[in-house]
Amino acid sequence: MDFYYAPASCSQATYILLREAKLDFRPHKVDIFSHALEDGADYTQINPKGYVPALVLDDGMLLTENAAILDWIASQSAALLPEGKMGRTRHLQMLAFISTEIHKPFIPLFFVEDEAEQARIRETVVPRFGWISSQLEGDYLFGERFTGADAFLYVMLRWAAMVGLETQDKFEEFIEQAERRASVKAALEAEALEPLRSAA
Ligand SMILES: N[C@@H](CCC(=O)N[C@@H](CS)C(=O)NCC(=O)O)C(=O)O
Repeated sequence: MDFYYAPASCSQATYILLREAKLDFRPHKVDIFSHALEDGADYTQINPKGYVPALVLDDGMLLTENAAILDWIASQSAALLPEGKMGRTRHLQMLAFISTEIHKPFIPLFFVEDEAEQARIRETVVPRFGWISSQLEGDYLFGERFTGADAFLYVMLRWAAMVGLETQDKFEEFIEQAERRASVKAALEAEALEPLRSAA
């Protein structure tokens, strides 16, 4: 399959999860501002939405939207979903929360210059990180299993560090655990990024 990504963007969660699921993929870097691929081709010809992540599956199907992509990858390997009858639904619930309540409102923090607007966004997003921190059960969001929601949360915590957003202490252990994983190390190496914690 083909995987379309941009370094340090939300697509990093897909990269991590593809590695966790041990799926083969061809990565393609996208310039999300010009919507061009590295060879100059127009990315919107592949994904008319213009954004990343996107997968083109082996049968040619285009798959977009973080929540759908992370759900699909996790469903390829039972070990990447929370246990139990409601495991997939609980995972989807968490993906939807991260996607709509953290990821989307967070994006303007990278661009908005107005201080009052910056403060407003920070005040919106910080308690949402707070709620997620209250859901940590052991190493990760659903106990010892690392899921698609954990990959997405890790990327959002990287974003928080990038803009100096103070997040809850409970995430310290989560970040350290995540950065010990081969999948996270591989994603950071592929995107030429440093881990958040030097001990990783
Ligand atoms: N609704 C999409 C949004 C994805 C998204 O916002 N991707 C950003 C990178 S984090 C992007 O590619 N932005 C460029 C653009 O919107 O053209 C999803 O949840 O997957």
